[in-house]
Amino acid sequence: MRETMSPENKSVSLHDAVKLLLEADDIYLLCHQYPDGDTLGSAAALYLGLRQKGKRVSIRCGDPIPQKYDYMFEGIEFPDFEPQFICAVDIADPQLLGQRLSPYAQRVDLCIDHHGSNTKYARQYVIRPEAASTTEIMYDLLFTMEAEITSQIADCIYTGITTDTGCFRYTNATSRTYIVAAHMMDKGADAAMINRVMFDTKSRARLEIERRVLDTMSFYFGGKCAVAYVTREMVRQSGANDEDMDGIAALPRQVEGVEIGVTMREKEDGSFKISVRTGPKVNASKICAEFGGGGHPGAAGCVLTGGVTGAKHQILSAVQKVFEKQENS
Ligand SMILES: [Mn+2]
Repeated sequence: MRETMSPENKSVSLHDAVKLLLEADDIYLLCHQYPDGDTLGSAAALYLGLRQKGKRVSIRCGDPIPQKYDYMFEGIEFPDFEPQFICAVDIADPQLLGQRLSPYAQRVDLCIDHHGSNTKYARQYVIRPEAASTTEIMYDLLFTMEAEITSQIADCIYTGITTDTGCFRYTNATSRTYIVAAHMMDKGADAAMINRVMFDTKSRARLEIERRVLDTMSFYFGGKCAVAYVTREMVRQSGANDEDMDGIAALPRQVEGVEIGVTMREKEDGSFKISVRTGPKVNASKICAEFGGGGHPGAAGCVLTGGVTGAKHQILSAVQKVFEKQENS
């Protein structure tokens, strides 16, 4: 068995990656757990391109594929066979394969990814951190492969781009990202439908959990801090699953005037997972470091005990210190 990051692992050109894929057969395409539009769009687009070339290929994902992505998978089959070649898409680290796909963790032949944090675990890899999405790389790869960009492939590539850029709102969307997206529209991508499904549609369970979370929101320090919480009972009542909970932690920070948004989510053991989201003037990871947590300047987390009241009290005293410092500086 090879070791992760063994010296034989190497970066390859897109041209070489295409050569590897076209020389191979019986190919598995691996997606990361909790699959998103980019890992699924990349796998589906590559699957369709390789099928055009007569390859036997199958997509593997450790978790079920959410129904909202069905339009990308029309006509795609998931046959079982012993893979001769394994390609991971949009997977920065083999741990992200999840339990079910972990047997493949040490035998990935090729990785195509855009995460700068990629651990280079694959024997050969194409890593382009400047790409907004892995599907943006897949566009070049399929072009190099001389695959025909069908409207279905165009939908897949567009989906990865729009989901990884938050519908073109994030700073990772470059002029080239827009050019690729525009080209995909020329090839028949239904951008309006995809954006509506990804950004303008929520499940009833999501609405129910949001309703309950919004009810708990309180404001402190003249409206500069908002705190909301989610108990296990609230999750149960709403029927929300993990997918429905996605992005809930962003809600408090979205309120005008809020510089520090805190969401407290009750865990199995009764403690609270604290998510802190901040505006540009406040460092969230410093607040969480005080309680043994960490993260990024704009988004960080930690764990607190003491029930809703106790946890809130602790986080608010840390927030108070931040605002006192601001006043004194
Ligand atoms: Mn991605």
